Amino acid sequence: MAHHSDSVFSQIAKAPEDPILGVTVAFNKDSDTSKLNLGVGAYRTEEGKPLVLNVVKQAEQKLVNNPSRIKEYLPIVGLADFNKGSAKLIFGADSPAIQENRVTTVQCLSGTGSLRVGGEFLARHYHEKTIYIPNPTWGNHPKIFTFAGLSVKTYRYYDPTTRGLDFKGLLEDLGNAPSGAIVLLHACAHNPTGVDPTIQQWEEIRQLIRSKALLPFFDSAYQGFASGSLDADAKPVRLFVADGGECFTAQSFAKNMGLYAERVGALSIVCKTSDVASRVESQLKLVIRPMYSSPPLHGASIVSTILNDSDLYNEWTLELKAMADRIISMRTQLLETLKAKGTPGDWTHIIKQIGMFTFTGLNAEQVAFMTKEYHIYMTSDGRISMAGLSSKTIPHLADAMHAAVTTMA
Ligand code: PLA
Repeated sequence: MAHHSDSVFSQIAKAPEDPILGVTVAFNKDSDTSKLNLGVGAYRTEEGKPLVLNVVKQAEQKLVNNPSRIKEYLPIVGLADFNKGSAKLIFGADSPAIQENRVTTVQCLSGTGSLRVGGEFLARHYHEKTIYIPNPTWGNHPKIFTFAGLSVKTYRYYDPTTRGLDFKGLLEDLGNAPSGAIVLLHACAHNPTGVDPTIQQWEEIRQLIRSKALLPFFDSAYQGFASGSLDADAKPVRLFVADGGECFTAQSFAKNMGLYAERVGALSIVCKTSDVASRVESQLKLVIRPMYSSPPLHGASIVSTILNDSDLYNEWTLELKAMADRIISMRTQLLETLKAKGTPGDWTHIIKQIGMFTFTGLNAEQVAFMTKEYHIYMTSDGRISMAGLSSKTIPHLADAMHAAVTTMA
């Protein structure tokens, strides 16, 4: 007879669910028909359905119809055309850094994998092991960089009283960081706050970072989702690359191409010379090979097909703009509905914030109340995924928010 005490793992503790992905686990267990998942940042249509972009379907059809396609291992650094296209997308097609061969780009497992590979490369080869991340930030950032071997500190970012940027705090904290420290920056659509610096503020941040020889590491998970324009959302990154200095960028195609489960992304490192870039790339291969050997082919082939075909590319920009516009219209609709109900408080931050999320200001107790009484699922920090809403579900959310703030002020 086997007893559970016989297991070599009998002492193992039950781990808690992930703060973001665990929301979906709880949502899936709820049998109420009015339930609403506003946890994970995943785009839904006005009908509440996941969306496979039309350009993605076309690209997949092209791939399937191509008889010369094979399934050999990709190189350690991934698909060459994908890497070139990804770098052009974020840095700009006419970027001098690309033309001068100063950029090394490696295909990685979506945004998360790109951050992890970049973090581990820095832990092995960079003299300063501290990375400053904004407070708050995406909950996975501190874990990714800690396990990569870096030491994580935070800089002030969000001011709850103004529900805006704590710009003074940000400049003070980065100003006090040791010379050479790594600084994680959200390229656009800051998660979870939806609060981004203005372009003038980015310029001041750039000057401070360069004057202290800090190393910028951009996380670009939402290019195109903030404004609807791929170029506008890449401006902060391009500002840094234009000064000739070094910079890291982790790109994800999960959101802007709707390729969540394909795990397709890229890490680009902009160096000062092409010689340094090629040596950096040789070391990135030594990070990747023992981690997962080489990346998967399918998602990168889809992205590469779209980026390298002008018709598909143009159609993609339109589909992307439509997603961003629908999210923006959810913001105005939610604000109008709360206003019409006379819900106490100032809710204008809903339309001031940008990207996938609104950082509502609701506290953990109010969130728990909304989940229990209204079957609305969201992270306990009060973040809601605007991309998960539709005109039909906004009244239900507004009822829940109204009840939460009036019964548990
Ligand atoms: N960086 C930021 C800022 C993110 O918000 C996310 C995803 C990623 C990187 C990683 O995305 P990827 O690995 O899928 O490319 N954040 C989501 C999902 C959308 C998640 O938590 O995994 C979120 O709901 O916050």
